[in-house]
Amino acid sequence: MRVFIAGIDGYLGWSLAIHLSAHGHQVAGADMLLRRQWVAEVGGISALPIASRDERRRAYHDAFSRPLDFRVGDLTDYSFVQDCFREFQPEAVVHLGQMPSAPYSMMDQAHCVWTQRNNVVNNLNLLWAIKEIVPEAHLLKLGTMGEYGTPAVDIPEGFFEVEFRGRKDRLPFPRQAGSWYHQSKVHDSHNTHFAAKIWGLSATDIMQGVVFGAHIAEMGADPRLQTRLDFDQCFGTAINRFCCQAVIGHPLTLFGLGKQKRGFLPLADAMACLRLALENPPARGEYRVFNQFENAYSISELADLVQSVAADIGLSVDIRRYDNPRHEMEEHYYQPDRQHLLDLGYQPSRDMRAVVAGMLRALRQHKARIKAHEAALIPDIRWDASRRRSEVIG
Ligand code: USQ
Repeated sequence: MRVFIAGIDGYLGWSLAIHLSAHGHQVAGADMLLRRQWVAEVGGISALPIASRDERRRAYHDAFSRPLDFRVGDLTDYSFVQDCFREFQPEAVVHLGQMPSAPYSMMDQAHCVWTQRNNVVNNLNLLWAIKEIVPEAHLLKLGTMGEYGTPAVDIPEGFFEVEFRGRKDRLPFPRQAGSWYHQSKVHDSHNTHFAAKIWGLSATDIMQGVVFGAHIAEMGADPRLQTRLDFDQCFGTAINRFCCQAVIGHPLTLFGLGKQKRGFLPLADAMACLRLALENPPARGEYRVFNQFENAYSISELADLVQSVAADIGLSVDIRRYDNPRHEMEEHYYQPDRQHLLDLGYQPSRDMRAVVAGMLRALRQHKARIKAHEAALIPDIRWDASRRRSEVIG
């Protein structure tokens, strides 16, 4: 299948290019290389060194004996998107090319507006370019479990049956996002659903949990095929940050009570799920929603897990609670469904300890890079748009 990856240079995009190519798909993609700039802007760096775009293309050629069409360009520029689609004629488009950080979007007016304009406009451009150039193509759009928020009822996959004043309907499940970034994804979901309805586009909206890990088997031992792994307050996600903290002996940073629950999944599971969705496309005009995660965990359970796996390999690490820079529920009900991907054959990897151990071993070799950027670990971006460094509270 010809698959176009929007955001091919990112954490997920680069991994997916390798994964799909290793499974016989023909891949092309575009990226503005902005993730590299954003991480530098907030004082971070990828804990695992990553190759430049040109080195990545050479490594890809060495691994798959064919060139990689990897364009540098802006998805908010419609003529750029049109050129990509006209030349490559994708059968599927995977949209991973957005600004993915909640804290980055909460920094100030400029970062909020930039995030929403970039994310909403570039998704609209992909929808229009599919309609005009490749109307049969399947859009696989990365959304987030964070679109749903943390309601006190079970979370279905996108839609639910509701009875109100004696009448019944199947309606979109309410979205209650927790950041300007997550709100941008809610807008995308509405726009994508609408495009499917009015133009008959086929779309899968993936409500993905928090991904962790940085290696998939298909990357092999070539360091140029490695994807990035961030640990700063904006682009580092919980388990990845905890592993980076563990290898430099920094206490693991639980925000607030640490009882917040989220769906999590290893990078290898994320890749397997995206491929399953591509290889089992929706019908023409169908808009479907998949919740994508291995399991739901509380943040403190995960900190305990990282602490325990670190101890197995001789690293002693403390866990500390910091005052929470976010506005979020710290203790709540959380019961999301994830049946659709299981029905397509998703087999969740059960060995979190092995993934965490692999990360710790890889990260140990790059301790100095993390240590040199340690200042980026403690959050100072707050949901009320003030700046104050979080303090230890327990
Ligand atoms: N947290 C800590 N300590 C940390 C970092 C995070 O306690 O050092 C807590 C946060 O307060 C939050 C939870 O862990 O309750 C998750 O935070 P996160 O930074 O790992 O993830 P989040 O901001 O939710 O965003 C990440 C990705 C985003 C994706 C989302 C999926 O950055 O692109 O959409 O995960 S989900 O969380 O399901 O919405």
